[in-house]
Amino acid sequence: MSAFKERVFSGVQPTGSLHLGNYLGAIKRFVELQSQMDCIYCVVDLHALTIATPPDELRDGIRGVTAGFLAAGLDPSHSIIFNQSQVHEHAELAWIFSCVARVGWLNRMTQFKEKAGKDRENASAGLYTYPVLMAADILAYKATHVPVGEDQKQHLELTRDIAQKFNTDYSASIRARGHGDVFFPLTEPLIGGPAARVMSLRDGTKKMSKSDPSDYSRINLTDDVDTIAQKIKKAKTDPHPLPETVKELEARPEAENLVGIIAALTDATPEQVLKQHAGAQFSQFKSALVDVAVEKLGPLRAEMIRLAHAQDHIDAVLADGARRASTIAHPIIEEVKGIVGVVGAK
Ligand code: AQP
Repeated sequence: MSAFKERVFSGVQPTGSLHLGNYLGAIKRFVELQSQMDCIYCVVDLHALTIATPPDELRDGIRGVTAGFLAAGLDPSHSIIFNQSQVHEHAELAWIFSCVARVGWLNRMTQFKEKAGKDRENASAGLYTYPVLMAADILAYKATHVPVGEDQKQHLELTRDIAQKFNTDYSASIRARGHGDVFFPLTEPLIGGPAARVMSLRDGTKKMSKSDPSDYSRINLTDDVDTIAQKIKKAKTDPHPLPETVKELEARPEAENLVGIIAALTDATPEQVLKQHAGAQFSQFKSALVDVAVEKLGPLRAEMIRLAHAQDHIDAVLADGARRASTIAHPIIEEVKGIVGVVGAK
């Protein structure tokens, strides 16, 4: 890894509205990393095509996620912010990687199984090869670190497998072209903290997700104060007061989830939250959570609403980001073409 410049890449799909899981598991951490490494953040619109989305909804979603990035504190003069389809190198590298990845690897991807459900024959081929495009997104920049929620862990492992196989299969060509022993880094996932997997407010065993049919399962970043309060008050819990130790939360998924959410929102640990709230009934604890959620998410929502009226600004941010992203990706993809032996590449 030390041979590679430290670089962060991550993406968010413009499908549906951003929720608290996307914020705490990913976007909040994107902002924290901004001051530590070079960061590239992408609205992965090609990924959104894997599930049929009306074109107007997709356009709104791309601008909506970008507004969420900016409202959360991503600074486009510092980080690169763009949408995937504006940098054609992602799709080009994805094809080469689809010839490196093995069908057996893709068959093991649990997200495909979950999203395709019982009607697998009818799922798009894009949904099946989604993790290959994700590997291309990351490796087009030789990114060394990827902050994601826990649900993406398996896809990150596949990215490493693809990098490793490419490095091995083309080792002679890589060396001959003066790249040393390896061309792609083995990217490190950055997964962790109390909100690596925020769960549904209706079922503590299911991930909070944009595609859950119940809006009460999630807090959207565009929810107003009353809606946030109502959703938290209606969140499923159990009849016991909050325990004193994190260990005692283990068999209580809903309680564990709410403790994790308040911990992540206040930059505390679950232990610190329990120290403050042990013995509290859920009615009391939920009121504290509503106060924190409204305080932290209110300004973010206000800025997202303001940016919804600033389409030209959003489009300019994406165009500038795409230009800067392309400057990094283009020479890397040209090298890849040379390594695999395509005539015409340098
Ligand atoms: N519940 C979650 N807890 C923690 N992190 C989460 N992420 C998503 N859900 C949670 C993280 O958010 C980033 C962007 O996710 P995405 O939109 O690219 O893909 P996704 O995981 O498919 O998101 P959803 O909301 O769950 O959508 P659907 O319903 O379509 O499946 C990623 O880093 C992800 O880990």
